[in-house]
Amino acid sequence: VADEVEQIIDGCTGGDRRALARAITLVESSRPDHRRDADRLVQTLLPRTGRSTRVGVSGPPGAGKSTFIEALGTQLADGGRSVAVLAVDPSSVRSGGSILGDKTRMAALARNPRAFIRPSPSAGALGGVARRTREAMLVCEAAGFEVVIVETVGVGQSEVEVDDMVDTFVLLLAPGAGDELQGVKRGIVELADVVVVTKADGELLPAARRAAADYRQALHLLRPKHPGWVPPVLLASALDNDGVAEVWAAVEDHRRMLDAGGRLGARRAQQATSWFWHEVNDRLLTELRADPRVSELAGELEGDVAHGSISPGAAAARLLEARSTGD
Ligand SMILES: Nc1nc2c(ncn2[C@@H]2O[C@H](COP(=O)(O)OP(=O)(O)OP(=O)(O)O)[C@@H](O)[C@H]2O)c(=O)[nH]1
Ligand SMILES: [Mg+2]
Repeated sequence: VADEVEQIIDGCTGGDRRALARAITLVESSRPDHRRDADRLVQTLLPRTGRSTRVGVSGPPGAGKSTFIEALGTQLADGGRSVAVLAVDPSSVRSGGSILGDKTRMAALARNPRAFIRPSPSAGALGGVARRTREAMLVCEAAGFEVVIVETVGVGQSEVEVDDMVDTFVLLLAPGAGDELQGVKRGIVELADVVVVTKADGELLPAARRAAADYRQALHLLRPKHPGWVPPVLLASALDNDGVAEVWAAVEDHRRMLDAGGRLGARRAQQATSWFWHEVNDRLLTELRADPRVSELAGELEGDVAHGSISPGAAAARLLEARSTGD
Protein backbone atom coordinates (compact mmCIF):
# COMPACT_ATOMS: atom_id res chain seq x y z
CA VAL A 1 0.00 0.00 0.00
CA ALA A 2 1.39 3.37 -1.00
CA ASP A 3 1.89 5.68 1.96
CA GLU A 4 0.76 9.28 1.97
CA VAL A 5 4.03 10.67 0.63
CA GLU A 6 4.00 8.19 -2.26
CA GLN A 7 0.42 9.16 -3.06
CA ILE A 8 1.40 12.83 -3.13
CA ILE A 9 4.37 12.04 -5.38
CA ASP A 10 2.23 10.05 -7.80
CA GLY A 11 -0.41 12.76 -7.81
CA CYS A 12 2.14 15.50 -8.45
CA THR A 13 3.80 13.77 -11.34
CA GLY A 14 0.38 12.92 -12.75
CA GLY A 15 -0.57 16.60 -12.81
CA ASP A 16 -3.04 16.49 -9.93
CA ARG A 17 -3.35 20.04 -8.51
CA ARG A 18 -4.51 18.95 -5.09
CA ALA A 19 -1.50 16.67 -4.74
CA LEU A 20 0.74 19.55 -5.82
CA ALA A 21 -0.82 21.81 -3.20
CA ARG A 22 -0.35 19.11 -0.55
CA ALA A 23 3.27 18.63 -1.58
CA ILE A 24 3.95 22.32 -1.15
CA THR A 25 2.19 22.35 2.21
CA LEU A 26 4.50 19.52 3.23
CA VAL A 27 7.69 21.32 2.20
CA GLU A 28 6.44 24.44 3.99
CA SER A 29 5.95 22.65 7.28
CA SER A 30 8.56 22.92 9.98
CA ARG A 31 7.35 19.90 11.94
CA PRO A 32 10.24 17.41 12.14
CA ASP A 33 8.16 14.47 10.85
CA HIS A 34 6.90 16.60 7.95
CA ARG A 35 10.46 17.68 7.27
CA ARG A 36 11.53 14.05 6.91
CA ASP A 37 8.61 13.39 4.56
CA ALA A 38 9.45 16.53 2.60
CA ASP A 39 13.07 15.45 2.24
CA ARG A 40 11.89 12.11 0.86
CA LEU A 41 9.40 13.80 -1.45
CA VAL A 42 11.90 16.26 -2.91
CA GLN A 43 14.59 13.59 -3.22
CA THR A 44 12.19 11.31 -5.11
CA LEU A 45 11.06 14.12 -7.41
CA LEU A 46 14.59 15.37 -8.07
CA PRO A 47 15.15 13.47 -11.35
CA ARG A 48 12.05 15.19 -12.76
CA THR A 49 13.24 18.69 -11.90
CA GLY A 50 15.40 21.20 -13.74
CA ARG A 51 13.42 21.52 -16.94
CA SER A 52 11.58 24.76 -16.33
CA THR A 53 12.52 28.35 -16.96
CA ARG A 54 12.98 29.83 -13.49
CA VAL A 55 12.22 33.51 -13.26
CA GLY A 56 12.37 35.81 -10.25
CA VAL A 57 10.26 38.96 -10.28
CA SER A 58 11.13 41.48 -7.63
CA GLY A 59 10.62 45.15 -6.96
CA PRO A 60 9.60 47.65 -4.30
CA PRO A 61 6.16 47.41 -2.66
CA GLY A 62 3.44 48.45 -5.07
CA ALA A 63 5.72 48.43 -8.13
CA GLY A 64 3.10 46.43 -9.98
CA LYS A 65 4.61 42.96 -9.65
CA SER A 66 1.43 40.97 -9.18
CA THR A 67 -0.40 42.83 -11.94
CA PHE A 68 2.54 42.30 -14.28
CA ILE A 69 2.86 38.60 -13.44
CA GLU A 70 -0.82 38.16 -14.06
CA ALA A 71 -0.50 39.74 -17.52
CA LEU A 72 2.67 37.79 -18.34
CA GLY A 73 1.33 34.51 -16.97
CA THR A 74 -1.89 34.90 -18.93
CA GLN A 75 0.05 35.52 -22.15
CA LEU A 76 2.23 32.49 -21.57
CA ALA A 77 -0.73 30.31 -20.69
CA ASP A 78 -2.67 31.51 -23.73
CA GLY A 79 0.39 30.60 -25.77
CA GLY A 80 0.10 27.05 -24.48
CA ARG A 81 2.67 27.07 -21.72
CA SER A 82 2.09 26.04 -18.15
CA VAL A 83 3.02 28.56 -15.49
CA ALA A 84 3.46 28.24 -11.75
CA VAL A 85 3.67 31.39 -9.64
CA LEU A 86 5.11 31.30 -6.14
CA ALA A 87 4.52 34.56 -4.36
CA VAL A 88 6.76 35.18 -1.38
CA ASP A 89 5.12 37.99 0.47
CA PRO A 90 6.72 38.79 3.80
CA SER A 91 3.71 40.83 4.81
CA SER A 92 1.02 38.34 3.90
CA VAL A 93 -0.55 36.10 6.44
CA ARG A 94 -1.82 32.69 5.53
CA SER A 95 -5.56 32.66 5.86
CA GLY A 96 -6.62 29.19 6.87
CA GLY A 97 -7.45 27.06 3.87
CA SER A 98 -7.71 29.90 1.41
CA ILE A 99 -5.80 29.48 -1.81
CA LEU A 100 -4.90 33.10 -2.29
CA GLY A 101 -3.43 35.39 0.29
CA ASP A 102 -4.76 38.85 0.78
CA LYS A 103 -2.19 40.59 -1.37
CA THR A 104 -1.77 37.95 -4.02
CA ARG A 105 -4.82 38.27 -6.16
CA MET A 106 -4.09 37.50 -9.79
CA ALA A 107 -7.71 36.42 -10.04
CA ALA A 108 -7.78 35.88 -13.79
CA LEU A 109 -4.55 33.89 -13.85
CA ALA A 110 -5.71 31.82 -10.89
CA ARG A 111 -8.67 30.63 -12.95
CA ASN A 112 -6.49 29.70 -15.91
CA PRO A 113 -6.22 25.91 -16.22
CA ARG A 114 -2.56 26.18 -17.31
CA ALA A 115 -1.59 28.25 -14.28
CA PHE A 116 -0.95 27.44 -10.64
CA ILE A 117 -0.58 30.22 -8.08
CA ARG A 118 0.68 29.72 -4.60
CA PRO A 119 1.40 32.39 -2.00
CA SER A 120 4.12 31.46 0.46
CA PRO A 121 3.38 32.06 4.09
CA SER A 122 5.63 34.46 5.89
CA ALA A 123 6.07 32.26 8.98
CA GLY A 124 9.60 33.40 9.52
CA ALA A 125 11.55 30.34 10.55
CA LEU A 126 15.23 30.97 10.08
CA GLY A 127 16.10 30.71 6.41
CA GLY A 128 12.58 29.34 6.07
CA VAL A 129 11.09 31.26 3.20
CA ALA A 130 13.99 30.58 0.85
CA ARG A 131 14.13 26.87 1.54
CA ARG A 132 10.40 26.47 1.21
CA THR A 133 10.26 28.43 -2.00
CA ARG A 134 13.16 26.48 -3.50
CA GLU A 135 11.53 23.20 -2.69
CA ALA A 136 8.14 24.43 -3.87
CA MET A 137 9.83 25.43 -7.14
CA LEU A 138 11.26 21.94 -7.58
CA VAL A 139 7.90 20.37 -6.83
CA CYS A 140 6.25 22.57 -9.48
CA GLU A 141 8.91 21.54 -11.99
CA ALA A 142 8.37 17.89 -11.23
CA ALA A 143 4.66 18.49 -11.76
CA GLY A 144 5.55 19.57 -15.29
CA PHE A 145 5.31 23.36 -15.18
CA GLU A 146 7.39 24.90 -17.96
CA VAL A 147 7.76 28.30 -16.35
CA VAL A 148 8.10 28.97 -12.64
CA ILE A 149 7.85 32.59 -11.52
CA VAL A 150 8.82 33.63 -8.00
CA GLU A 151 7.45 37.00 -6.89
CA THR A 152 9.12 38.72 -3.99
CA VAL A 153 8.98 42.21 -2.54
CA GLY A 154 12.43 43.73 -2.85
CA VAL A 155 12.96 45.32 0.52
CA GLY A 156 15.96 43.56 1.97
CA GLN A 157 17.55 40.15 1.75
CA SER A 158 14.63 38.46 0.04
CA GLU A 159 15.65 39.44 -3.49
CA VAL A 160 19.17 38.13 -2.96
CA GLU A 161 17.68 34.81 -1.90
CA VAL A 162 15.41 34.76 -4.92
CA ASP A 163 18.26 35.59 -7.27
CA ASP A 164 20.01 32.58 -5.78
CA MET A 165 17.25 30.22 -6.93
CA VAL A 166 16.28 31.46 -10.39
CA ASP A 167 17.88 31.63 -13.84
CA THR A 168 16.75 35.14 -14.66
CA PHE A 169 16.05 37.93 -12.21
CA VAL A 170 13.57 40.55 -13.43
CA LEU A 171 13.47 43.82 -11.53
CA LEU A 172 10.27 45.87 -11.71
CA LEU A 173 10.33 49.56 -10.86
CA ALA A 174 7.47 52.02 -10.93
CA PRO A 175 8.04 55.40 -12.57
CA GLY A 176 8.55 58.49 -10.46
CA ALA A 177 9.54 56.72 -7.30
CA GLY A 178 11.40 59.37 -5.35
CA ASP A 179 15.11 59.73 -4.75
CA GLU A 180 14.69 58.27 -1.28
CA LEU A 181 14.25 54.91 -2.95
CA GLN A 182 17.53 55.08 -4.79
CA GLY A 183 19.48 53.46 -1.99
CA VAL A 184 17.18 50.46 -1.85
CA LYS A 185 17.18 50.25 -5.58
CA ARG A 186 20.89 50.27 -6.14
CA GLY A 187 21.33 47.01 -4.26
CA ILE A 188 18.67 45.26 -6.29
CA VAL A 189 19.54 46.93 -9.56
CA GLU A 190 22.89 45.13 -9.32
CA LEU A 191 21.08 41.79 -9.29
CA ALA A 192 18.86 42.56 -12.25
CA ASP A 193 19.13 40.64 -15.51
CA VAL A 194 16.17 42.51 -16.97
CA VAL A 195 14.81 45.83 -15.71
CA VAL A 196 11.20 46.79 -16.34
CA VAL A 197 9.70 50.20 -15.70
CA THR A 198 6.07 49.38 -15.00
CA LYS A 199 2.88 51.42 -15.34
CA ALA A 200 4.12 52.98 -18.60
CA ASP A 201 0.67 54.17 -19.55
CA GLY A 202 -1.52 57.27 -19.44
CA GLU A 203 -0.20 60.12 -17.37
CA LEU A 204 2.67 58.01 -16.09
CA LEU A 205 4.18 57.38 -19.52
CA PRO A 206 6.53 60.41 -19.65
CA ALA A 207 7.80 59.69 -16.13
CA ALA A 208 8.28 56.04 -17.10
CA ARG A 209 10.39 57.06 -20.11
CA ARG A 210 12.53 59.33 -17.96
CA ALA A 211 12.96 56.62 -15.35
CA ALA A 212 14.01 54.12 -18.02
CA ALA A 213 16.66 56.54 -19.33
CA ASP A 214 17.93 57.05 -15.77
CA TYR A 215 18.17 53.32 -15.14
CA ARG A 216 19.98 52.74 -18.42
CA GLN A 217 22.50 55.34 -17.35
CA ALA A 218 22.85 53.80 -13.89
CA LEU A 219 23.27 50.27 -15.25
CA HIS A 220 26.00 51.50 -17.51
CA LEU A 221 28.07 52.35 -14.48
CA LEU A 222 27.64 48.99 -12.80
CA ARG A 223 29.93 46.04 -13.14
CA PRO A 224 28.07 43.47 -15.24
CA LYS A 225 26.67 40.49 -13.35
CA HIS A 226 27.23 38.31 -16.41
CA PRO A 227 30.06 39.35 -18.73
CA GLY A 228 28.59 40.15 -22.10
CA TRP A 229 25.07 40.77 -20.85
CA VAL A 230 23.87 44.32 -20.42
CA PRO A 231 20.49 44.21 -18.65
CA PRO A 232 17.90 45.71 -20.98
CA VAL A 233 15.63 48.39 -19.50
CA LEU A 234 12.11 47.98 -20.88
CA LEU A 235 8.83 49.81 -20.51
CA ALA A 236 5.67 47.89 -19.80
CA SER A 237 2.06 48.46 -18.92
CA ALA A 238 0.32 45.48 -17.44
CA LEU A 239 -2.89 47.46 -17.53
CA ASP A 240 -2.75 47.92 -21.32
CA ASN A 241 -0.92 44.64 -21.87
CA ASP A 242 1.83 46.63 -23.53
CA GLY A 243 5.47 45.58 -23.57
CA VAL A 244 4.78 42.37 -21.67
CA ALA A 245 5.74 40.10 -24.58
CA GLU A 246 8.98 42.09 -25.00
CA VAL A 247 9.88 41.42 -21.38
CA TRP A 248 9.37 37.72 -21.95
CA ALA A 249 11.52 37.89 -25.09
CA ALA A 250 14.29 39.47 -22.99
CA VAL A 251 13.96 36.69 -20.40
CA GLU A 252 14.33 34.13 -23.18
CA ASP A 253 17.34 36.00 -24.61
CA HIS A 254 18.96 35.97 -21.21
CA ARG A 255 18.24 32.29 -20.80
CA ARG A 256 19.75 31.56 -24.24
CA MET A 257 22.84 33.54 -23.30
CA LEU A 258 23.24 31.39 -20.18
CA ASP A 259 22.60 28.19 -22.11
CA ALA A 260 25.04 29.00 -24.88
CA GLY A 261 28.09 29.36 -22.67
CA GLY A 262 27.20 26.44 -20.42
CA ARG A 263 26.60 29.06 -17.79
CA LEU A 264 23.12 27.87 -16.88
CA GLY A 265 24.41 24.53 -15.64
CA ALA A 266 27.21 26.21 -13.75
CA ARG A 267 24.84 28.71 -12.18
CA ARG A 268 22.40 26.03 -11.07
CA ALA A 269 25.20 23.86 -9.71
CA GLN A 270 26.51 26.76 -7.69
CA GLN A 271 22.99 27.53 -6.43
CA ALA A 272 22.52 23.92 -5.32
CA THR A 273 25.84 23.95 -3.48
CA SER A 274 25.03 27.14 -1.66
CA TRP A 275 21.59 25.78 -0.82
CA PHE A 276 23.26 22.67 0.64
CA TRP A 277 25.29 24.78 3.05
CA HIS A 278 22.23 26.81 4.01
CA GLU A 279 20.53 23.54 4.85
CA VAL A 280 23.47 22.37 6.95
CA ASN A 281 23.44 25.70 8.74
CA ASP A 282 19.70 25.70 9.43
CA ARG A 283 19.60 22.11 10.51
CA LEU A 284 22.53 22.45 12.87
CA LEU A 285 20.87 25.42 14.54
CA THR A 286 17.55 23.60 14.77
CA GLU A 287 19.25 20.60 16.33
CA LEU A 288 21.17 22.77 18.70
CA ARG A 289 18.06 24.59 19.88
CA ALA A 290 16.26 21.31 20.43
CA ASP A 291 19.05 20.00 22.66
CA PRO A 292 17.91 20.30 26.32
CA ARG A 293 21.43 20.78 27.68
CA VAL A 294 22.13 23.48 25.17
CA SER A 295 18.88 25.36 25.73
CA GLU A 296 19.42 25.23 29.49
CA LEU A 297 22.87 26.74 29.18
CA ALA A 298 21.95 29.18 26.40
CA GLY A 299 19.87 31.51 28.58
CA GLU A 300 22.58 31.62 31.19
CA LEU A 301 25.33 32.33 28.67
CA GLU A 302 23.23 35.01 26.98
CA GLY A 303 22.99 36.80 30.33
CA ASP A 304 26.72 36.50 30.92
CA VAL A 305 27.50 37.81 27.44
CA ALA A 306 25.12 40.74 28.00
CA HIS A 307 26.83 41.56 31.29
CA GLY A 308 30.23 41.33 29.74
CA SER A 309 31.45 38.59 32.05
CA ILE A 310 32.24 36.27 29.14
CA SER A 311 33.17 37.04 25.56
CA PRO A 312 30.67 36.01 22.85
CA GLY A 313 33.30 33.74 21.31
CA ALA A 314 34.10 31.94 24.55
CA ALA A 315 30.37 31.61 25.27
CA ALA A 316 29.72 30.08 21.85
CA ALA A 317 32.53 27.58 22.38
CA ARG A 318 31.07 26.61 25.72
CA LEU A 319 27.58 26.22 24.29
CA LEU A 320 28.81 23.89 21.56
CA GLU A 321 30.79 21.84 24.07
CA ALA A 322 27.59 21.33 26.07
CA ARG A 323 25.91 19.53 23.16
CA SER A 324 24.59 16.07 23.98
CA THR A 325 26.64 13.57 22.05
CA GLY A 326 25.57 10.43 20.22
CA ASP A 327 22.01 9.41 19.41
N1 LIG B 1 -1.43 52.59 -14.41
C1 LIG B 1 -1.02 51.38 -14.07
N2 LIG B 1 -1.17 50.94 -12.80
C2 LIG B 1 -0.74 49.71 -12.49
C3 LIG B 1 -0.13 48.87 -13.45
N3 LIG B 1 0.21 47.72 -12.84
C4 LIG B 1 -0.17 47.83 -11.55
N4 LIG B 1 -0.75 49.03 -11.34
C5 LIG B 1 -1.32 49.50 -10.06
O1 LIG B 1 -0.32 49.55 -9.07
C6 LIG B 1 -0.83 49.12 -7.81
C7 LIG B 1 0.04 48.02 -7.25
O2 LIG B 1 -0.04 46.90 -8.11
P1 LIG B 1 0.39 45.43 -7.65
O3 LIG B 1 0.44 44.60 -8.87
O4 LIG B 1 -0.44 44.96 -6.52
O5 LIG B 1 1.87 45.73 -7.12
P2 LIG B 1 2.86 44.75 -6.35
O6 LIG B 1 4.22 45.18 -6.72
O7 LIG B 1 2.49 43.33 -6.57
O8 LIG B 1 2.54 45.14 -4.86
P3 LIG B 1 3.02 44.37 -3.52
O9 LIG B 1 2.93 42.89 -3.78
O10 LIG B 1 2.06 44.86 -2.49
O11 LIG B 1 4.42 44.83 -3.26
C8 LIG B 1 -2.26 48.69 -8.06
O12 LIG B 1 -3.12 49.73 -7.67
C9 LIG B 1 -2.32 48.47 -9.53
O13 LIG B 1 -3.59 48.70 -10.08
C10 LIG B 1 0.01 49.35 -14.80
O14 LIG B 1 0.52 48.69 -15.72
N5 LIG B 1 -0.46 50.61 -15.05
MG1 LIG C 1 2.16 41.70 -5.20
